[in-house]
Formats: sequence, C-alpha cells, structure tokens
Amino acid sequence: MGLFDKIKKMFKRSEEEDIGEEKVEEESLEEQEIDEEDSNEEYKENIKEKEEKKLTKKEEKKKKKEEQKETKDEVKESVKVYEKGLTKTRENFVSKLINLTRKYNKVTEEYFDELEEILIMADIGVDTVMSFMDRLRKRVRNENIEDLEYLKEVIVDELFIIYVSDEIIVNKINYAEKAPTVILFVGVNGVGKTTTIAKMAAKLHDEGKSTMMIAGDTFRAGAIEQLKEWADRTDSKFYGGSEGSDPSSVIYDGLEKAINDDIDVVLIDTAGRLQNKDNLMRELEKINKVIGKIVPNGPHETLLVIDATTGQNGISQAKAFKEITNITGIVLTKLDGTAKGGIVLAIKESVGIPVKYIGLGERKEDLQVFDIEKYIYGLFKDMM
Ligand SMILES: Nc1nc2c(ncn2[C@@H]2O[C@H](COP(=O)(O)OP(=O)(O)OP(=O)(O)O)[C@@H](O)[C@H]2O)c(=O)[nH]1
Ligand SMILES: [Mg+2]
Repeated sequence: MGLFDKIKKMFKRSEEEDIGEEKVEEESLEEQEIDEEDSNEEYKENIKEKEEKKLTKKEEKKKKKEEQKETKDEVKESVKVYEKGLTKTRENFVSKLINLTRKYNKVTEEYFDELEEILIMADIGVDTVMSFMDRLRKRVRNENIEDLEYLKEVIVDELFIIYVSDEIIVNKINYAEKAPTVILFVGVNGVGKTTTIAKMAAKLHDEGKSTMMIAGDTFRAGAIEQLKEWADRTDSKFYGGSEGSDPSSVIYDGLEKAINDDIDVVLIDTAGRLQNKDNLMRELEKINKVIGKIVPNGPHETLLVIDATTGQNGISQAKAFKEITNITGIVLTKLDGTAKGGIVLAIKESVGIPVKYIGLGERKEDLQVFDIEKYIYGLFKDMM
C-alpha cells in the first residue's frame, strides 16, 4: 500500500472497524465459558470467578475504550486544525496540481516543467525541488508511469520522502529526567516567540505541568511586560529583570526561583538581534553556560522560531542561527497566513533541523506538534 492510501485510510477510516472488533471479542469470551463446564461446587466457584473476571475485563475494556476515544477525538481535533491552517496553501498549490493533471493527458516534458514551477512557487526551495524532480523523473522512467492520476499519488509519496529521508524524525520535546525542563526560544523580531511561549504554556497546563516564563528579552522596550501579561493569562509563574539588564543574570535568578518553586517546564524568551551576529553568538553562549550551571544538561531544547510567511528569508535565518548556536528544533509559525506552506519541506532538507511545532493560527490549539502525515493530509485532502 502506498503512502497516499495509508494516510487516506488513517484519517478517513470509519469507526465501523472498532465496533466489529468488540463484538468478536465478546463472543469468544462467552464461548470459553461453555467449553469449560465442570461439576457441582467447583463448577459454581468457577462460574463465580469467571463472572468476576468477565466484569473486570468488561470494565477494563470500557476504560480502555474511553481512553482511546479521547485520543481519537484529539486526533480528529488536531487534523481539523491542520486542515484549516493549511487552507491557503492547499487552495493554491493543490488546485494547481489538480489542474495540471486535467490539462495534460500524459506525462510530458511540459508537464514536468509546469510541475517544477508549481513546487518552486510553493516555497519548497529550488534545490529541494531539483532533487525532487530528478527522483520523480527516474521513478516515472523505471516504473513506466503513464497514468497522471497515479502520478499525483507518487508526487505526494516523494514529497513525504523529502521530509523523512532515511531518518527517524524526532519531533517530541526532550523533557528532562529531573525537573525543570528548560526550553530556550530564539529567533528574529516579530516571528512569534512570545506568543509561542504563551501557547506552549497553556498546552503544558492542560497536561498538568507547571510552567515559568523568564524574560530573557531585556532589550526591546515592552517585551518584559508583554511576557508578564502572557504569564498571568496562562497561569504561569514569571521572572523578569529590568529593561536593559543582562539577560544571563536574569535567567540565572529565574532558574534558581524555578527550582525552588518546583516548576516542571521553564520557557525562556530571548531577543533576536541577528543584525549583530557576533554579539548574539556571545550572548547565547553565555546564556547556555548559565543555564547549564544551574540545570545540568540544560537547555533541554533550543527552539528556533521562524515566520513561515517570510519564505526563503526564514530559511536563511535558520542557517544563520544554526551557525551560532545548537538549535534542537524549529517552530514554524503563521503557516495559516501563507499559501507557501511547502517551506516545511524545504527547511528540513536545506537546514537539516526538524520542525517540531507549527503555528496554524493565533489560538493555543493552533500550535501543533508537527506531524508529517497530518500535514500531508491537510495539504492533499482534496485529492484523496
Ligand atoms: N496567524 C498567526 N499569527 C501568529 C502565529 N504565531 C504568532 N502570530 C502573531 O505574530 C505576531 C508577533 O508575535 P510575537 O510573539 O510578539 O513575536 P516575537 O517573536 O515575540 O516578537 P518580538 O518580541 O518583537 O521579537 C503576533 O501578532 C502574533 O499573534 C500563527 O501561528 N499564526
Ligand atoms: Mg517577543
């Protein structure tokens, strides 16, 4: 089964299957009972025991069902967020792809040229598109692909391969074994660092974790106040110094407080003055040193926030930040605001850092753990 079918099945699967499974299991439980008939007392004992067993089994199953239902609902919700957040890209990119298939009735050089243009327009990035086209051409030749409908599926398949390559993608947050987990947020001005911190804090609270925000952006006027306001709104603890003070010393004091207060996750906001790369590098080095001194192995994550609407510029930012500090993951915000959502694929290939979260809107639910399958579904659902 191709990836296209797999994803289609995953998200469109009806609930019928589950009901069927449940029936079969219950029947086999009854059968067991009749099979193992015994005599008198022993028999009665046995029956009682079995009844009890059956009850607990039923309860267990019910509980399991409820748990499963919850996660299923969660999956459904998050698929909806992906669908909605990727509307612009889908309407642009996928409708072009569908039109292309309608326009040509077989695979020709013109078809490939137009496809290449569509992919570049979707901000997948020239290099990525080139290697993609090479692979696609080869596959068409080797597998003798003539059917354009089928080729559409191969395209989806190959786009997925761009992202996954041969690696196991780790998009989970690396939580510390012993709290607090320290997450450092970096990125240039206006990309969405502060609001991402707020969304993440709200999500962590839903999971029952306590959070503290530290205002490491002491540079921009108003940044400390803004973070404080988000901390209040999300029921987070907050630590901030005064404007213009040394970010490292604010972070040092904040982390001490976080340890005293038994905080689970500390979210650190920073200023992103990439114009002055050397200064930023030195500052981040100092910040990392300070964090490591107080929290061994910290920071556990350094997330680079990138605004998807800035397209290739965002990719350059990722490359620049990668040079100056150890980035463990990318948060790609404002995907809902661009028709060029292909940037997700480009980042992974051209920078080699996994996208861990994506922003698909301004609500807290709109910050989603990046899931390539949901992403592909959100993009191509009209074709499935
Ligand atoms: N539509 C949309 N807007 C977003 C998303 N993420 C952030 N924003 C908006 O982007 C704007 C800038 O966000 P901030 O969090 O202030 O950005 P920042 O990186 O902290 O900015 P500075 O502190 O100035 O460096 C705000 O208006 C956010 O609401 C998203 O995923 N989708
Ligand atoms: Mg900010």
